Amino acid sequence: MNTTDNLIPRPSHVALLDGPAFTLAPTARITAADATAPVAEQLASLLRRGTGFELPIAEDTRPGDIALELMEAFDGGPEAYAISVTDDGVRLTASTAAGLFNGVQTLRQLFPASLEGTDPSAGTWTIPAVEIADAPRFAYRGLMLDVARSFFTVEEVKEQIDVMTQFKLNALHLHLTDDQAWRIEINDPGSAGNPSGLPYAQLTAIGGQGAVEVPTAVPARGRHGFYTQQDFRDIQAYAATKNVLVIPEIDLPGHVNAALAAIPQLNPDGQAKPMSTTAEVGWSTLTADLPATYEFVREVLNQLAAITVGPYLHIGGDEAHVTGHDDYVAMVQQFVRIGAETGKAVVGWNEFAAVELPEGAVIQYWHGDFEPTVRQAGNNGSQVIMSPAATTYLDQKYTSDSPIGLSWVEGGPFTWSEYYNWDPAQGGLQDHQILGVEGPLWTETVRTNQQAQWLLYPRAVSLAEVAWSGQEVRNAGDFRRRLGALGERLAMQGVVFQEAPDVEWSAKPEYPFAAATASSEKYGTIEV
Ligand code: TNX
Repeated sequence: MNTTDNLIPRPSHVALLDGPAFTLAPTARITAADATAPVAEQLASLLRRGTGFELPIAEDTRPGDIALELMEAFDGGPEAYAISVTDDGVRLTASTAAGLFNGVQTLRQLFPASLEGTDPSAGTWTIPAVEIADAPRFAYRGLMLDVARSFFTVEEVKEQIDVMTQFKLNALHLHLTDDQAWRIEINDPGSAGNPSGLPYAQLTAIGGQGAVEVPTAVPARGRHGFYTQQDFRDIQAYAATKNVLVIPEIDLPGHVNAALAAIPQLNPDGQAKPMSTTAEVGWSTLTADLPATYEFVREVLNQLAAITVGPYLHIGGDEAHVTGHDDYVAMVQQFVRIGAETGKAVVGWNEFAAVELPEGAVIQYWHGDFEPTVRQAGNNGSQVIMSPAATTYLDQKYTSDSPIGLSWVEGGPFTWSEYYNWDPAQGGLQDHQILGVEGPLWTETVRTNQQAQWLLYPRAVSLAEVAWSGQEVRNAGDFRRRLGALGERLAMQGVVFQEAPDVEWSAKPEYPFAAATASSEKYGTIEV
């Protein structure tokens, strides 16, 4: 089987050469200069695990080696890379470590799927002679994990990062707060910085204990927990080694019941709200004419900005159904200013395009009227992250009898093809106005990484190709064939995926819901 046909996402240029193929020999080495060493180490450990070869890192290149090189001259943007394979060796070049990392993901797929096994197999590790030149269509290629409805540990988040990066996804948006829970530690500032004496430590002491409860989920109640600030730094540091940027979200001014339960002063009557487990949305709000509201948001965003490596802070803005329009505008207008004053670019769900956005703001379009998003993008250059629910929402059921997932979005079923057959440049938006594409995984019904993976894959692979590959090289029939071939790799990695019936899978996944499916006749629709 010619593995150059199976690359996913599909590269911009792949040219098979006439010459003889390259075979990785047990004596081969990975060569790298200092700056490329961490990526070379990652490639080496992947290949060592699969082949059992020693594959030392060396500085000088000999015939038969895999060479990684940073080359400033390479054209195609910071994440571009080129691979040249001859019987003499493999050469991977890029102008940044990120580019090399992307190239390593391609190189990995150029070897036979058995490379992904954890037992070194006695394979023949051959790659056809080929030239590849590749660069992403969009800079931001993301997934969102809702750790508020149900918690995911630091280890679990790292596992999700491990899987997503092989598809060159490079952004992980963490939805850290919601009605049911608050998942990020906010320290009590000294009294000077806390005029109203707000008990910030209660956000996680009380809010960290919360989770959603949905009878059809298995188990019904979500998991609780929270990230210390150090945990959050750890996640980001790990993500950075895999070319992933973390975007933290504090959802404001709706989706705030956990904060209202932890901090009595945020309520007009000064009484803490009870914690809640309902999956319903749009029923909580901050209060526009309470000074504590702004003091709170400033402290939280300042602390979050201080521990966030990336340039973005997501401030939510969605579904503030019980916030009057004027109050919404008054609050969000302040929040975007406070966010911008931290030095970060603010990101918000498209509802927040109702206010005047500061320079560099990013609008995440998910649902509803597209016009304000397109207008703001045209007027002040705000870029857009495209997450239209019907083509990116990874929490939606595959079919009405899916054991987990929600089903409020119209236009389903939502399989790999619905998430593949769309172009982010729509409604008059042009590519340069689009920062990228993100698939959100809301977790009302998701409790474990396996359940998450089942909803994510293969749909997140569709999104990865939509975000990476130009329209001109995309083709649904060809993608379906490549998905089929990918099955074997995913299965060998132990990644759970939905066995889409219209794909000829090269291997079947372990299906994690056998017990759950048998005991649950019907999984109800959750109204949102
Ligand atoms: C809407 S999408 C929400 C979330 C829910 C999700 C369920 C968005 C910005 N808000 O609060 O979890 O639907 O699909």
